[in-house]
Amino acid sequence: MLNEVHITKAIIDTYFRKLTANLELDVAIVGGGPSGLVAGYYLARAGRKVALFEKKLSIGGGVWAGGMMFNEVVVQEEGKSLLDEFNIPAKTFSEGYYTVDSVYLSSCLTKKAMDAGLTIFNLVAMEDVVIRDERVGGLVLNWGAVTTLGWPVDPLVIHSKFVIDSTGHPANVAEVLVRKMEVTLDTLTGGIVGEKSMNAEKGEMQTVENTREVFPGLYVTGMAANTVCGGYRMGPVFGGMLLSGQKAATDILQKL
Ligand code: 48F
Repeated sequence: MLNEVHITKAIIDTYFRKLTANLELDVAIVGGGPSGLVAGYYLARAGRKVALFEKKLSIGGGVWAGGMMFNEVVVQEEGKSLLDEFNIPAKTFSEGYYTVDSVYLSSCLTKKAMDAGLTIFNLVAMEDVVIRDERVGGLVLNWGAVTTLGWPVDPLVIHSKFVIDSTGHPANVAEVLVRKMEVTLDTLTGGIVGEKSMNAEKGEMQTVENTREVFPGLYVTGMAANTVCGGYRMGPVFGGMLLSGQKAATDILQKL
């Protein structure tokens, strides 16, 4: 006989055990798009304590919608090795152009990253960073719905050795840091340079080049890297996003 209160207790107890186990991290990732998920996979696979915070209900960020809601994405030759690493079969459209169903891609990235040990908290948003020893040293968190509604609800806090801003076009973590702390970033202007218009070839290369530690403790990946460091947008081609997550993880693993 199923007991409703027992079901409730199972959820509450398990969730709070998971949350308590993730209050002090090696790496906190903000944003569950492709670059954040790939970074999380490589960090977790290396045995690091890493959690990802995604403000929305679903994980996958911009992958889900493919191009203009046609739910297929393109991965170019440079990103094919990442599809192989994640056991994601792709269709060859023409030489060097592979297509993947976007729902399948989101799901595979999420599954593989979680199987490797990444913990994901969806519906949780970063609203601020923690500054410790003049570094970014953690996240100020609140429910995604609370931040969307703008309700005056005090947040809770986690500590981490590194934070990765994988929030896509808005570069939300870097934006908050610059706005509130007036810090100088390691970019051409010392601030957020801003995203350029479309150039898929350049944008894809820049996504990887721009993936770096822009302030002590803060890495930027994916579209956030191009917003912060000034790179072109590229639309629904995803090799650069996957490679960016891999690069951030590889760099951080050397520093940890
Ligand atoms: O935008 P998104 O998919 O990030 P990405 O890894 O990939 C970009 C591509 O999807 C696409 C593109 C490729 O051509 O340009 O846009 O750079 O995912 C970013 C995720 O971050 C979440 C947001 O809901 C999305 O799922 N996010 C944004 N701000 C916050 C956040 C926040 N403050 N707290 C938590 N999650």
